[in-house]
Amino acid sequence: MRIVVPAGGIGGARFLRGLQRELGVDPDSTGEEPAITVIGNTGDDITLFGLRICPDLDTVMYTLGGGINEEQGWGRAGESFTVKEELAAYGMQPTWFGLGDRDTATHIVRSQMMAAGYPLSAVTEALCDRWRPGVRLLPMTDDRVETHVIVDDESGGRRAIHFQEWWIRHRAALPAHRIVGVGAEEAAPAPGVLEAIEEADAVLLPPSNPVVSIGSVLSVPGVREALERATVVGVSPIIGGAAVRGMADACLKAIGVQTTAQAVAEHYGPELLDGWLVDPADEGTAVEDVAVRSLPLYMSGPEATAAIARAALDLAAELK
Ligand code: GDP
Ligand code: FO1
Ligand code: CA
Repeated sequence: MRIVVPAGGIGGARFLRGLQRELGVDPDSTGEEPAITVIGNTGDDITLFGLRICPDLDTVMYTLGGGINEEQGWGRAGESFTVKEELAAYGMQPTWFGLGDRDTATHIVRSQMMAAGYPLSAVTEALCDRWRPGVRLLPMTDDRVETHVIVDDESGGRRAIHFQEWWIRHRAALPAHRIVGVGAEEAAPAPGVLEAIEEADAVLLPPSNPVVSIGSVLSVPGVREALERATVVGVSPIIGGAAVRGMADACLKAIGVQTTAQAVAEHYGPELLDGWLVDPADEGTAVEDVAVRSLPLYMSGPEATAAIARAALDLAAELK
């Protein structure tokens, strides 16, 4: 059974943990080829203080590898912030980014390898040698793609800011006119991405941000087309007309999509989606040519999340 999961950070990583539980994956096992290939969003990536930071890849790697800060959902457990404080003491900007000391080691390894010429996919593989997440973790692309958000500036015009600045510094509260994947049009899928989709028995879209996570993976030329040929089942990230955690509604608003399970499924479209899982709170969701099933979608714990993964696998098997 070969499964492909395009994923963002927190929602994607939590779903993957449930999927591993359902499949009986032992994350520490070595040897056999992982059954799950993750296509990680890299649109959130940013360079700060000369360090290349890949929040979504790291969130998946730490969550599945046992190093995540569980309460927060991102960053390392047992983290300290001495480097951040020292940078601030030098007057270095930005100060709004939570750069943890432990996390910084990851960024140093990545930045050093990239400066030596290794592509992000090779770097990610090297980092996963330590964390052993039990999945094959591929970045969506080795090319630089960065999500920027178009907001009003002080002089009545508009300016583009990096997604992380909009998300963290402004808590997604600055009205977003547009969300742009800078570099996406010229990007190519990372090695193995298209092959994994072609060979997949099922592609599962986890409850990740439909705009800046899944949308960003879909924006890499060739990926959407490959997914349209696969059996794809999505898990709605919207429950009862609201984003479960975080500020996905602000992203949906920016692209003119309502925050409902129905609107997100329509946005993905029947060419991409074969099946769509919604919460009982969203019963009545109906999209032509998409098989809709309802079950509790709140990932409250490992059991509940495994049940969601099971339902997604079952629906994919039914639709294949
Ligand atoms: P991020 O990169 O950290 O923002 O995480 P993701 O891109 O993976 O997406 C977070 C998305 O997952 C948001 O749109 C949330 O609404 C959704 N989400 C978070 N927790 C849950 C949950 O328990 N159930 C469901 N169905 N969606 C969730
Ligand atoms: N999220 C925050 O809300 N504040 C932070 O300071 C912050 C720092 C950070 C550092 C490393 C990392 O891997 C993730 C981090 N995140 C932080 C999460 C991240 O900004 C977002 O959750 C995702 O990129 C949104 O998809
Ligand atoms: Ca993300």
